[in-house]
Amino acid sequence: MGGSQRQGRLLQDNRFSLFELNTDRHLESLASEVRAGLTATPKRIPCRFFYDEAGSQIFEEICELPEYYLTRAESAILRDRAQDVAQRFSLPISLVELGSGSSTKTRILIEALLREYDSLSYIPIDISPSALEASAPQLLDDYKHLEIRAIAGEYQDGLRWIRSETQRPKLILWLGSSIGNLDRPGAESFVSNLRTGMNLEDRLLLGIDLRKDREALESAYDDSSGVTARFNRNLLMRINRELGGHFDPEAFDFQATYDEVAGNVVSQLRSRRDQTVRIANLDLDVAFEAGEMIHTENSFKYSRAEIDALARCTGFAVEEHWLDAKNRFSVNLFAPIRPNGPPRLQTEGS
Ligand code: AVI
Repeated sequence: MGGSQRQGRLLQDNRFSLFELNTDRHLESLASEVRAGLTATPKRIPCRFFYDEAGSQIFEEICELPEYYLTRAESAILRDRAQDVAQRFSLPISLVELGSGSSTKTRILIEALLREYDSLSYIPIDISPSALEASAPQLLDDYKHLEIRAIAGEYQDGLRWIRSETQRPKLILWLGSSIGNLDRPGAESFVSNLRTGMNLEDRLLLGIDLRKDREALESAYDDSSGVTARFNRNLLMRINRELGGHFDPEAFDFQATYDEVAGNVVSQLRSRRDQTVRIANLDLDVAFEAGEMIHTENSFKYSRAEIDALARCTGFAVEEHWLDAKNRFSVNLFAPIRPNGPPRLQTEGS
């Protein structure tokens, strides 16, 4: 991988390496997205900006909330099925994770894989090098036969890089229903792109939240203790901290509404009054009418039929579709199939 190697920065010791891929997309900044989003109609701030240090901590709190069943349900499925997943490969594999992940869930798989194989290469891909560096020491300390080859960059660039770097079969984890934060065409093109970086013996383990009743979803995304509201208002505080914004976060209400037809929980901040907010570093004054919304996040939910359709149109078969005890969440093992191209030419002897 001469090309990207020259662009990257490598930090290495015995069992840990961190490779930073520099890509143009990497450089897309909070400033340009906030300018574009707050001058658009309707207004929006992309949900990836939730995760600064404060936001990542609030997200950890969300995962512990009684109403936010997703993390617990997914962990329960992984505990039940990790051994089964680990036994499907006949060689030592590389465990690739998109997002550096909650270490609890990753550990369930690492432990199952280390019971099957003498060694394991764990390759987390995350946009944040500091998140990757922070999580590594404890894992290395706890698992002596683990090596970590972390990649800081966009998922697709990371996967392309891995494809040329490792001969081992890969188990790719994309957990937490992160797929739900993409709209349906976006999810389809993301998963198709993943497929292009995979060989037939690789597997994709995909955590996907399921469609369900409005009440359960709206309370999961607008909890009674106000943690998710704080998570959303942190976006405004982040703009204040990093872009010289003058938002009063309390001048915005939070709401999460389930659109049953689309299967989407829409999160928004609603201006309580007419107000104009100055963002000094952008030299921008943003006018809000009372009741005007800022869209902050989509969380799409899937039916079994929608999961099957996603697999079919992205070049996968659903090898397993596992549910938790209350049928709220699914963990899906996607196996690559040959692309449905035109029939291959039959030549003599083939
Ligand atoms: C990270 N992502 C899958 C979460 C979700 O469920 O959409 C983020 C989240 N937003 C509010 N609560 C949790």
